[in-house]
Formats: sequence, C-alpha cells, structure tokens
Amino acid sequence: MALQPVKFYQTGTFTVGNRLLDLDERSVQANMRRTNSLNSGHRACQGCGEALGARYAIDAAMQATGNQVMAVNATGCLEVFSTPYPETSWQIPWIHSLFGNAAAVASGVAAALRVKGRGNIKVIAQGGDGGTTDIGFGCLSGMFERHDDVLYICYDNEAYMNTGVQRSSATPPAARTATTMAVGAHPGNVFGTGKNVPLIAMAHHIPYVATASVANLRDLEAKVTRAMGIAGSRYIHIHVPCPLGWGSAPADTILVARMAVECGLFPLFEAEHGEITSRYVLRKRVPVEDYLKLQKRFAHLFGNAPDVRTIAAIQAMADSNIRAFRLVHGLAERRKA
Ligand SMILES: Cc1ncc(C[n+]2csc(CCOP(=O)(O)OP(=O)(O)O)c2C)c(N)n1
Ligand code: SF4
Repeated sequence: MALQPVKFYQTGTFTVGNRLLDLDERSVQANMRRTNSLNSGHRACQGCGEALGARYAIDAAMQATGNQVMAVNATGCLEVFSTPYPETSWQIPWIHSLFGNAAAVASGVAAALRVKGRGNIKVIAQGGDGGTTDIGFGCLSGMFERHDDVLYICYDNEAYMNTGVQRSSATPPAARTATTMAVGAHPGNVFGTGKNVPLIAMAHHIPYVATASVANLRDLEAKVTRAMGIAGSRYIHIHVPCPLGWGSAPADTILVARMAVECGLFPLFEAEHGEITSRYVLRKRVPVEDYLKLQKRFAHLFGNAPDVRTIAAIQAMADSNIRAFRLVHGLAERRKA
C-alpha cells in the first residue's frame, strides 16, 4: 500500500497546531506565561469584539516588550467596561485620558519617559472609532506629524457604542444607529460620507500602519509585535464587531468579523512609510449579503422586498476595495506575516 504524507492542517491554530511550530512562532495566547493583560471580571457585553481585540493586542505588546509597556485610554466602552474606578481589569500601568486627547496624552507620556531616561518603556494610546476618527483626530494627526514614539490602536466598532450607538465617521453606509434615519426610503447611514483613517495615517508617512481584525488573531498579534519593534508613530486599526450595536449574536463575533474581511469590506494590510507592503489575500470571497445578514443594523435591507440597489452599492464598495488593495489571487503578492 502506498504511503500517504501526513498533513498537519492545524499548524498555526491556537490549539494543537501551536505545538507543531517552533517556540518563537507560537501565538502569544499559546504561551503558558501569557499575561492576560485585560483580566476577567470586566463588564464588557458577551461577545464584545473590542474586549477580545484589546486583550490580544496588549498581550502581544507585553510579550514584545518584556512587559515594559503602558497605555493611555480614550473614553469609550474599552475604558468604561475595564476600569470602573476604583476597580480595573488591566495588568499594565494605564491612564484614562479625555475622550479626544489620548494621542496627545500618550505623546506627553512618551516625552516624559524619554526625559527621565526611561525610553525603554513603550507607550500605547488606544480608543474607539469615535475617539479616533472624530473627536481625537486632530491630536492623532499631530502625533503622527511630530513622529512621537507611540503606537496608537483604534478599536473600530463603527459607532459610538458606549453612549448608545451613535453614528461616527467610521459608520458604514446603510447601517442603522440611534442618530441615523430610522425610516423612509433609505434608512440608516448615508452613502458618500466617512473617512478612512488607515489611509490618512499612511499619508503622514509614519513608519508603520496596519489594519487587523479579531477574525485573524494570529495576524493581529504579529502586527502588534512588529509595531512594538519600530520607533516613532505607529497606527493599527482593528475591526471589532459589537453585538449590542450591530445586532449580531454574541456567539457570531468572529464569524461577523471574518465575513467583513472575506467580502472585501474590511481589507487587511500593512504599510511602511506610506507604501503598502503586505495584504491578506481573500481565502474564500463571499458576497456582502453574507456579512450584512448577520446584523440587525442592516435588517431593513432584507425581508420581503430586499433593497437590491443598496445591497449592490455596498457590494460595489467591497469590489472597489478588492481592486484597490489587490485582495484576490492573481492581483496580490503576499509577504509572510
Ligand atoms: C468631550 C466629550 N464628549 C462626549 C463624551 C461622551 N462620550 C463618552 S464615550 C463616548 C462614545 C465613545 O465612542 P467610541 O470612541 O467609538 O468608542 P466605543 O464606546 O464605541 O468603544 C461619548 C460620546 C465625552 N466623554 N467627552
Ligand atoms: S456595547 Fe459593544 S463595544 Fe461596548 S462593551 Fe458592549 S459589545 Fe463591547
């Protein structure tokens, strides 16, 4: 009988697959000495993508720096659910800034550490999309422009969730929020608005910009690890589904995030000094409906008379991303993460 080669399909997964990898290739979470930077007992909703993304990001940052890291946190869900004074779930030195000035406070902390000769301690600023793309945008651009030595992480749940799901400049078209049109011919957020902060960050020619998703936690860890090894301003924009605000099932958080990536609406890429250096090539391209149908904020597009024109317009956005970021085979070259 002919011998068949054994294929280790699970190589690289978080469970058994990690044991098949060299020590330095194993995921941060597979490490017995992982730090659990955001400890149990916090008050995030079930299935909160932001809580998951933050723990993986900060755990990776702690491992990369030998725990020599501190964080400045903008007001928002991440701050509120993790740190109801006098309690905290954080296992690192952590400062709550105002809603809009996390980048400026982090710049100041990094400068103070440098003056005190403690530049080995790395500074992270973090916040939601409201705190980043809207109210904190000026401070963030200033931090980039001055090349301050800070990694800024935006956890993008596409609305102001902490105060009850208001629209931000990261809210996608047609998504219902508490402050977008509830009824009429085209309920939800309008088309043609919003801003792409990763591309704006690239325009500042900072050394490192990346997008990441809780759908691919190894990729997320790798990007944070890479960012921690670079000096100067760095920016990582992480897509984090919010079951409460998106009307998705808590158990579907990873699925929803994966569908956003695989349909092309949330491209995963890295850029250095303004140029894209790697991108995630779609493993299984899916239509945008597969992503939208999982979320009640888009429920008005479906039902007895689906809004085919609006769905087609969203599909056109995904197709445009796929072309622009070269997300399908034949168009993309990929560098090992
Ligand atoms: C100057 C100011 N305006 C408004 C608020 C109220 N506020 C606190 S958190 C928040 C929304 C945060 O949204 P986002 O940054 O997207 O983070 P999320 O809660 O979605 O994670 C708002 C409006 C505030 N704290 N300060
Ligand atoms: S409202 Fe959304 S972002 Fe906030 S804790 Fe709940 S799931 Fe997380």
